[in-house]
Amino acid sequence: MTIQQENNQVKKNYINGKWVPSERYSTNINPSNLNEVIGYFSEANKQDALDAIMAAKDATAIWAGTGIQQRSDILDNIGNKILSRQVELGELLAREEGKTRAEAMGEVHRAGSIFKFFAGEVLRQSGEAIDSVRPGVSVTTTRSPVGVVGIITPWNFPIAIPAWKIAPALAYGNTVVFKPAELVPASAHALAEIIVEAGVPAGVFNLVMGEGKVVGDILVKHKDVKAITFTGSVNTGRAIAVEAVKNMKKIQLEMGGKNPAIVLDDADIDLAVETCVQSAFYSTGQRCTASSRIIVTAGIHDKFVKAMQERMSKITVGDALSESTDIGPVVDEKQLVQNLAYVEIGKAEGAELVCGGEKLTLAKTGFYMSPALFINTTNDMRINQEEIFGPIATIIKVKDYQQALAVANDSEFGLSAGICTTSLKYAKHFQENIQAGMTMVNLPTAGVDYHVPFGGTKGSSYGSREQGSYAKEFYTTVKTSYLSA
Ligand code: UN1
Repeated sequence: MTIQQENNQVKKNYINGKWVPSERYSTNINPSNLNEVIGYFSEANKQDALDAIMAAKDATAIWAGTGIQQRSDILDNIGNKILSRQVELGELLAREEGKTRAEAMGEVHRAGSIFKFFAGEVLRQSGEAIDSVRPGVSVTTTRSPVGVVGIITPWNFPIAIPAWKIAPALAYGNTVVFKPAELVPASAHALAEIIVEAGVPAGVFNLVMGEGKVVGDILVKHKDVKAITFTGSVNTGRAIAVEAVKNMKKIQLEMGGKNPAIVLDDADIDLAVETCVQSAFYSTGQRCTASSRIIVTAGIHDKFVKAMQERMSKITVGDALSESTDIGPVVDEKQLVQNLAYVEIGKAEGAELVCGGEKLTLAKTGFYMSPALFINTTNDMRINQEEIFGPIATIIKVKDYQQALAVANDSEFGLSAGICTTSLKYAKHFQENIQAGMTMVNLPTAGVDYHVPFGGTKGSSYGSREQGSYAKEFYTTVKTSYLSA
């Protein structure tokens, strides 16, 4: 590109109330069609990140002092603007990330709804009055904003995850420096435009697109960033935790999953197949809530495997925007290579691949692969222990519910877990004994509501819950005030 073209086309970062260009930019490619460029996006340097942090720090007083009516109106306005642009934003998201049009539309709707939910939460902030043990003394609790929040988001939900971090951060009076994943800057930029148009004061919200090792690193290490909320890989999450604690930052980490879906002998088989196909393969398996270990009891196992294979033969992999597509491409080449490597690992471990697992060559050049199903697997195999993050599921045959539960719990992760059963007894026992932050009975492990808490146990999550009114635990600090009058 010429300098002139760059100035016209490159989407800029938003720092301290201004759209700021940078010397470097990244090229955003459509994974469904590698010949299509979605756009060029500024890559922030170290100074841009520092400017954004400084602006956010200076704006904390302005935002905390903005009345709750105005704050609520701004968030509601953001929500309405997202909803009114659902089709356009959904198509943009599908083009840059590769999930289907329907999935992308759903995600945009979710993002709009989240802002509207938190517009309401602004008005519901309250403290407590508690009797003191000392006569004549009163005690009240109130919540204050934490300050500057660094928001680091993954590529698999390019608008919903930013929404569920930015909306509560702003609702509870914090200022924001937002670093989206390098692979999906277009949705982040569109969201930033909406936030700016809705009238958020300068410095309160800053968009800093760029590399993790530049922007993310500064956010995590800078003493003026008081909290980091992150969704992404386990390794990055662990590294963030170690650094952030040096400055006593608050951290909220949402990381991997190896979510089990149990199918018991008494399950409605059609429902079980649909539930497993949906949560293992839709969104190309690129959800931390995807079911990747399907644990099936012996009495239904053979029938279930056959039904899964039949159902999977009807899945169409293709261009994210094509109406006939059920599953879009993998997000990029690196992920595709990794997925295919896991298929080989599974075979080498002795698992039997009964369908899919191949790179597909379609009319348009993209990162396509067929959804894969392994049978005859054991829980100790790498394909059952490591998060793959692709359209690859395994079946583990067990003798009964007790063994299914033990296998399900034998994982370093504990995000979401499902069971398909018609037995109330097993469903209840499962809800109580599965080691997971979210449990699903006769429902996919992926696809959660936007107004209730989200998060896991064990290696999946660290820190307090995201979403719903529980989000306030992370985005506020409690102050306990004693008064003797
Ligand atoms: C969902 O399943 O609806 O990164 C949401 C992820 C999760 C979000 C899943 N944090 O996949």
